[in-house]
Amino acid sequence: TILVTGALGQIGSELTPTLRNRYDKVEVVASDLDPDPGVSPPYEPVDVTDRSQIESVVEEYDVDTVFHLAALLSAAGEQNPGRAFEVNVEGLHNVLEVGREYGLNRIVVPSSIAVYGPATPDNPSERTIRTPTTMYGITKVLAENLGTYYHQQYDLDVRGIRLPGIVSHETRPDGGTTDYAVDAFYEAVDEGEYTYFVREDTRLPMVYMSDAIDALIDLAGADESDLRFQCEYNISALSFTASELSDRIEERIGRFDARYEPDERQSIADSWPSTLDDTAARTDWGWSAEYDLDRVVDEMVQNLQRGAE
Ligand code: VAH
Repeated sequence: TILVTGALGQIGSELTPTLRNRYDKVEVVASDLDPDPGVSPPYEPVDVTDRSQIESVVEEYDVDTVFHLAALLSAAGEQNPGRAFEVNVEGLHNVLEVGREYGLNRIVVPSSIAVYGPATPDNPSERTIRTPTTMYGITKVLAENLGTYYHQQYDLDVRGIRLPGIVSHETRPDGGTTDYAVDAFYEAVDEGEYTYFVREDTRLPMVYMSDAIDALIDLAGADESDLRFQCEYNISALSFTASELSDRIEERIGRFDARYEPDERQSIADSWPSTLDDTAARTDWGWSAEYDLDRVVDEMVQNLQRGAE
């Protein structure tokens, strides 16, 4: 059985149905903080900062695999660093300890380009210096190191991918610095205008949600003998500036008034690299992106216009 924590979030809300479709013989238990969100069962409320709640779901459903997505993202983490530490570090430690005690087969934990920082040269690879300047980035460096430690010390198979910003249309991201790349589509379709919270020349690596989900599932299923790394694979698919995105959206929907009013998230965006070297993921477990920017713009606008009808 697979347990997904953070199953109501931007990634979790799409990963859960994808896992259920992909592995129709395997039970996939969704979990998050909400006691009764009205999503398709099985669903169990789990606060990952309470280890006993994880243990009881693992026991009740005989879980052998965890996709651990419960976390505070970069901007939210800067607003509440203590909570980010509790959820992102103590919550992960709880999941790893349960994995060790119950002998789970696989634990998948997303990392992030946020592990890099201002001292990082552009187009970094897995072994490039990590100098995060956000609590979120610090928790993700620790997550990578802790996952690798549990693999070495306890033979617990923990794997992770350094995700770039994710563009998606099912569940809006909450508290990420890359949220502008999602919000721009929603606001463009609904209002024909959007005020970005970053400068127009801000360029960050991005990936479309379905590519990110396929990457997480592909890494989870890869032969351990093929992997040079455990928790720190880079993947990237797109790299565009806010103004390039606005131009593509305007081409697709006609009138689109984009304005740029950077706020405190600009310094976070500026601390991250604008491109990633993802050669290792391509070589070790066959990562490749299906979606280029044209396809992303098409699919996002189509789905949001359909939703707006
Ligand atoms: C964030 N979307 O903005 C997340 C992600 C690299 C960005 O970690 O915090």
